[in-house]
Amino acid sequence: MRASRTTNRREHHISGAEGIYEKSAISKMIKAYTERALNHPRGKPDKIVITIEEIKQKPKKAGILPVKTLKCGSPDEAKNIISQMLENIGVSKKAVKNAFKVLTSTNTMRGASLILKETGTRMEPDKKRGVRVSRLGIEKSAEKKLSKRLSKMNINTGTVKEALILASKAAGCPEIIAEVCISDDPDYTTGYIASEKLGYLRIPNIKNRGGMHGGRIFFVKEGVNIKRVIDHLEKKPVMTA
Ligand code: WAQ
Ligand code: MG
Repeated sequence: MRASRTTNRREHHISGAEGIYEKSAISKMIKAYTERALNHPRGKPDKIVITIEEIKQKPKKAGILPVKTLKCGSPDEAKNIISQMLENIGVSKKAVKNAFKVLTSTNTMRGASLILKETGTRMEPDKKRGVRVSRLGIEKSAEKKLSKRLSKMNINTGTVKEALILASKAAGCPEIIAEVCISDDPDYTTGYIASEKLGYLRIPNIKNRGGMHGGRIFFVKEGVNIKRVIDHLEKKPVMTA
């Protein structure tokens, strides 16, 4: 699903969501996605597009990343924590700087930016849209287990689950060394950094309440086949189990 609003002939992204579901769940999900688009804190959409596609490939199974919440009191502190962690895994200062330019822009993208870890070059073919991670889901039994685990941490919400499923799919892509995410919802102030090695690290106060900025960055190794990375993120069906 994607919802947007056009003002001054510019299309502004409001909300997006995707998942893998059984055929029997389609009408329920259309309703859920439509309501989500119509009641979004980023504003009222004037266009909602819902696409339904049959998945022909058998989904690959992926593990779910372990979850931890870090202590963080402000956006500045969040930036320091993230920069330090990224530098520790070989991301250059330039690449970190370029990432924060995207993450703090109020001109939010619908998808993610792919940034080369050394030169900091943005590799997504469409800089306005970005790369949208799609065809991802979670198996019923895994979702039950996950809900239990998240409930114990008091964070059993759709937002956390969806982000965790997305981060787990992306972390399973060997060319991606880390992801950083800030929600573009003005009232959602917890973000995260994730990777196969770090797990899913939640960062409170990554933005101040009311901020309209947000975004997602995938840091990739230099010299990799970017087309393959994009194909994995956008097209490869992956179910966390
Ligand atoms: N693929 C790629 N990028 C995406 C996708 C996607 N499927 N969905 C969203 N983005 C990008 C896009 O640039 C958005 O502006 C940005 O991410 C933020 O999207 O554990 O809600 O859906 O409490 O607002 C983090 C949860 C929630 C942290 C993140 O992101 C926690 C969130 P949002
Ligand atoms: Mg959002």
